Amino acid sequence: MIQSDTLYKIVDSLSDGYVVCNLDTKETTLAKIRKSVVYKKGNILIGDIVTLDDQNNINDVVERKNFLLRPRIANIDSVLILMSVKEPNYSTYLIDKFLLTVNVSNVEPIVVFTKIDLLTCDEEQNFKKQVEYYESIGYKVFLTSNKNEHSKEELIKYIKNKTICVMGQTGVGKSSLLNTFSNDLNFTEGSYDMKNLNRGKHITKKVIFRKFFDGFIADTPGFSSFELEFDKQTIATNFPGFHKYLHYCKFRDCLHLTCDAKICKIKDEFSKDEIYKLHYENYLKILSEVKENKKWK
Ligand SMILES: Nc1nc2c(ncn2[C@@H]2O[C@H](COP(=O)(O)OP(=O)(O)O)[C@@H](O)[C@H]2O)c(=O)[nH]1
Ligand SMILES: [Mg+2]
Ligand SMILES: [Zn+2]
Repeated sequence: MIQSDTLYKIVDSLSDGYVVCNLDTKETTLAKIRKSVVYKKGNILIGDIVTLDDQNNINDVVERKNFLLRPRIANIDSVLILMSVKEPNYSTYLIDKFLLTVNVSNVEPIVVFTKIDLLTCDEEQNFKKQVEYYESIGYKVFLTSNKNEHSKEELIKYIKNKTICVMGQTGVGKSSLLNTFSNDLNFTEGSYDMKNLNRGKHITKKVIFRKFFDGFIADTPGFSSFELEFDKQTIATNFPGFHKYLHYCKFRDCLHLTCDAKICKIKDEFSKDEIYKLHYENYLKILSEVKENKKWK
């Protein structure tokens, strides 16, 4: 029986249930799961909004406004796509792939380059061109460094009171960035050290939300290689930077592979300079990965 219509957000998973946060009072309690709800709704995700019965069993799951499969999380406003400039080196291929998956889920992506203290002056020039590129195609980009507290002020201003999660490879600084936002967050930090990573030492292992201003912020485990869950057409429509040219392509199912500018505007636009060409190469690479995926013929 539903005790009341009080809504709770799933913020953490434990071996015997979930930690849920009352959305009115912001107090957290422990909730158990009734098998019937799991079978009816599919697996519960961190971020799901639920109701509880009088025994604190999860009674019902409110329809999700969105969700991501990697990290597995529901009902978010924005995703911080974290990419360190070094250790590990930044990869535009990975940023494009992350942006693509977030675009498909209909969530606002925000690009955050971390560890900018590690860039040398020479490297800065090339790096700046990438920042300008991502801004020019419409994304918010922030540059942060643990060595400079002010570098995070604008980002905090932009995300506070929203429900946010981070996305990015292990070691890029997800946990440490979140911890610098507030002393209360207390997410587990690791190190950029492959030997330690292999042993699984100090690595964020699960998705977990904490309260942050009037919103929530989630730390997540890192990942770098992942199989795309969607078909070529979805990639052709949602690839970062393509959106504003799509309606110029002659055919709605254009995969942007032809050099004929009368037929495909995107292939034409993305040939204009080295940066654009590089991102078009990323597109081709991501498209070719799907070809090998047997699920999509
Ligand atoms: N030089 C530098 N190192 C950083 C910065 N941010 C994080 N690190 C280091 O990167 C390593 C990985 O950090 P962590 O937050 O655990 O990464 P996560 O796996 O993405 O959560 C740690 O050794 C951090 O001290 C930064 O801005 N500059
Ligand atoms: Mg971490
Ligand atoms: Zn096209």
